[in-house]
Amino acid sequence: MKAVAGTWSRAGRGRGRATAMRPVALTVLLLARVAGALEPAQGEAAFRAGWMEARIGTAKPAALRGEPEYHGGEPLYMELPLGNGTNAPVIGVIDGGVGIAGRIHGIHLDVNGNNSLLDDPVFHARLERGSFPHMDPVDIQVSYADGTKRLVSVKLEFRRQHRRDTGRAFWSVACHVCQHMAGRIPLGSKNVLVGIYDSSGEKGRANGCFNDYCCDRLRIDFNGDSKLDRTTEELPLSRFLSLDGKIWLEVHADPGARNVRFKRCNPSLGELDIRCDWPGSSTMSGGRIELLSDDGYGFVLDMGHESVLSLPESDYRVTRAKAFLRDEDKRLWKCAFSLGGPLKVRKGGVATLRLGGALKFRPTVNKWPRPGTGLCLFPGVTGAGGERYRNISPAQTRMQPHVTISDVEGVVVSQGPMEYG
Ligand SMILES: [Ca+2]
Ligand SMILES: [Ca+2]
Ligand SMILES: [Ca+2]
Repeated sequence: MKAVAGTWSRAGRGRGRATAMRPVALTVLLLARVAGALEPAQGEAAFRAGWMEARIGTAKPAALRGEPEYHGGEPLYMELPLGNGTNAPVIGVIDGGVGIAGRIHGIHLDVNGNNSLLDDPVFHARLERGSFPHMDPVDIQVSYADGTKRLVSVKLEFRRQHRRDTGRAFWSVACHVCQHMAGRIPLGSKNVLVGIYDSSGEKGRANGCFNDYCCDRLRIDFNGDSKLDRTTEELPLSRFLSLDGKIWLEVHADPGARNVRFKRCNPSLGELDIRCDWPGSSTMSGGRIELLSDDGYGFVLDMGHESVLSLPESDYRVTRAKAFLRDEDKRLWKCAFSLGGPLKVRKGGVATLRLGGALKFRPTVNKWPRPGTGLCLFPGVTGAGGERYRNISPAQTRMQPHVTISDVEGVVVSQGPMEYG
């Protein structure tokens, strides 16, 4: 089966078949370059991938010019990794953070971005049953290297933890950008809703900037319902993008997403041939795989048994892949895996990727045993392409892994549920 190339199309569909994004793709044909400004928008649900850790410590940040009076003894300074301009990182203080009791008297945040804490409100953390102390979202002025600024809604969560070795208490602060940038970008006769979500990925953490290729996420309202769906309309923010595998666009965004441009381009393309050979009589019933490259190219594709995809020339890794299989009893299984090794796609060439096959199980010792403790094993399951499986389990169920140890003659020595931990 020669399948649709590109970023969004289902791998199992033929070139000539209709796709949800075709109306958009046709209008792109008419244009060489389109641009639009995105504005902060409240998501329907918190975007969990946008969590980041703040840097904290007792050393006063050099950029901090004015400080209020503190009531909880030595202040604990925070630096929130938001933006890349004059007030980045955004400075804050936990008043009382270093105290033995760890009681927070107040939280100071440079919300107006002038590197002084003398003119900002004092915030308080709320403690609710079963959760860490946290602050309601607060609007913070975030600055960018191009001189622009954004008022971005941010939520903080304070975690008081203890070091295993010394038992000493310490704080960690998780910072969460609650908003994404959204707006309509003219594509031919249509204004298409587009959103960019500040996110963490293997190339870096969320940072309050909305232009990080392969890290931040892009959503396009393919079905025109004015909503940005997480499961069907999201892909990594990629330097190159194709909606139909034929027309390619170069995506440019400034860090505050005030000027997002889609420009027609002709990247050097090669092909990636993906085949899946699952054990036994299992059949593929869907799946999704993400390909990322160090050149800033990121693609999502739906998996079929066999497909050939056109991709810009680069070295790719498989990230966040999952496949759904149906066994001979029609039960649905989910396999989650990744592949770190590069898939070299070269201009005019064909790179191949074979997934599945006879899976190999190779336990490695994670922690050497001490008297009175068990041996802690890390179960490594790999497939024909070298892909590493994090999880293979019946879909939509929680399965307790079970282990059986038998001798060379097949006599069971021991068996029982496998314990996590
Ligand atoms: Ca201030
Ligand atoms: Ca970002
Ligand atoms: Ca939609």
